[in-house]
Amino acid sequence: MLAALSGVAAFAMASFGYRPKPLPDFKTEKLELDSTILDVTTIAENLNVPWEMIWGPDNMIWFTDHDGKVSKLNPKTGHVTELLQIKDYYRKRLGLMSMVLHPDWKTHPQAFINYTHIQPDSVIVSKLVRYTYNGKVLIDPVLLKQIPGYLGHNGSRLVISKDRKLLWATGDLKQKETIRDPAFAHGKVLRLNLDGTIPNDNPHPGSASWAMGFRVPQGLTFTKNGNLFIAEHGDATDDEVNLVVKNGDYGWPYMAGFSDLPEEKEHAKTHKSTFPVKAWTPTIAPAGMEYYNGNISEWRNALLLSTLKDQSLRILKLDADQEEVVAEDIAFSKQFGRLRDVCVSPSGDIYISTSNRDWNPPANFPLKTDDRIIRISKSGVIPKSRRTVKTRQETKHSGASELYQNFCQSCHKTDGRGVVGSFPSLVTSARLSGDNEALIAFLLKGSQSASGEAMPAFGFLSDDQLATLLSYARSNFSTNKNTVKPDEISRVRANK
Ligand SMILES: [Ca+2]
Ligand SMILES: [Ca+2]
Repeated sequence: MLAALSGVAAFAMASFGYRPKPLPDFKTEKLELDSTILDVTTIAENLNVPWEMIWGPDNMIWFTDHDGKVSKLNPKTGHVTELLQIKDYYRKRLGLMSMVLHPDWKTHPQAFINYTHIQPDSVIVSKLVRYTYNGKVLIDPVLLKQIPGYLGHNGSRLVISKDRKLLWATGDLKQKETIRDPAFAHGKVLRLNLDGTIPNDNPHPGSASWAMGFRVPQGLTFTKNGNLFIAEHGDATDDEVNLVVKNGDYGWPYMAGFSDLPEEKEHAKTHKSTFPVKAWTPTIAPAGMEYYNGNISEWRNALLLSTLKDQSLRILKLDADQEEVVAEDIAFSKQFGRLRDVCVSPSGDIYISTSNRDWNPPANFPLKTDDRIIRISKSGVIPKSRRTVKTRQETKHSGASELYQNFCQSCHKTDGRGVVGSFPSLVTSARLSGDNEALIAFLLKGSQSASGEAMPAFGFLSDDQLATLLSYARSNFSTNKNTVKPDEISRVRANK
């Protein structure tokens, strides 16, 4: 139930009394939902991948970025103040900058920050450090916990529960073998006391592990009734949103999404997995997530999920018990580029941040003014006589270019040239121009490389889809223009 943006740039018309007029240089566009009119306003630009945004106790937006910086943004003026530059922060590919503020701010003005660090012996670690706010800047770092890290696949996201426990979503570090072991911190939701010690009522004594079996979670949020939801990146299939329960096993690496493949069904015979409340194939690359119950009526009681690959804000409407996703809307599709995080103010305004200056920019981005923080706020109501139910146009995923777009483009890019150091170019690929059988076998099985990103296994696609994809890639990017036939795929599959 979503409208297209009006596309008309105009200055904000503040028709609600609670928010002062923005400065004249804030450009505002209108978006109409079924009955609500929204103002969509860029309030900060020229940022570098804001990773985490939090509505602070001082009514400022506290945010971290890809440079290891913590700042705060005055949402009324757009003014940004730097609070901290983390000195021992390390990023080669993907930054890691989650933050949460102490809920008892008056007595404990503290920020908990998770970031990566490289040791003198070149080992990458992931640190949880508590800083104190002295009214101007963040000082006195105290290391609460240190766990293994990696170039990517670190996760992460931090939240604090009502009972004052720190929940920390960690990525799998590409270490699949030990994800199920509570002695290891990766691929988990960890639960800690606010001093970094392990609570007595964790499911495995002496372990921070609260739930396990996650791949790369970057979204973690409590709903109004205290349910905890996590959003994570799948591999070639099945990005997921899950409801996190104590000692839950969420399946990775044996289960992606639901139990539908033969090896997953086999695994399910001996292991109890918890299945997602929502899964996406083709993948959308979900990042930050926040529960919404504000004044935008169409989006009340929903999880707001920012996505990178899909470049959209997903509105996942929940049931009354806040346990299931009952409907999904998509907003701002491809409009602002990759979206990394979302934050909600007490008055019901929503803030989203772009991630177009990260390691994997989409076509046509970054813009000169990227990255940005954008406010979405209710500015009025459509008169009853003028209301229409707006429906989103469904995109078809059957043609060759759609298949490429859904399964290949986010890595190998529109022009097939990939990203140097991360994703190989198809234009210069000896594999793509080489022998059909070897090429098909590679596509079916995927590969794990020590450096760079792994090639996922695409065996879940049909013979027709794979033949269409390979023929498309050859015809667009390779010197070898020979098509690949579905029966060739079928033969290689049978010989596997
Ligand atoms: Ca799962
Ligand atoms: Ca599955």
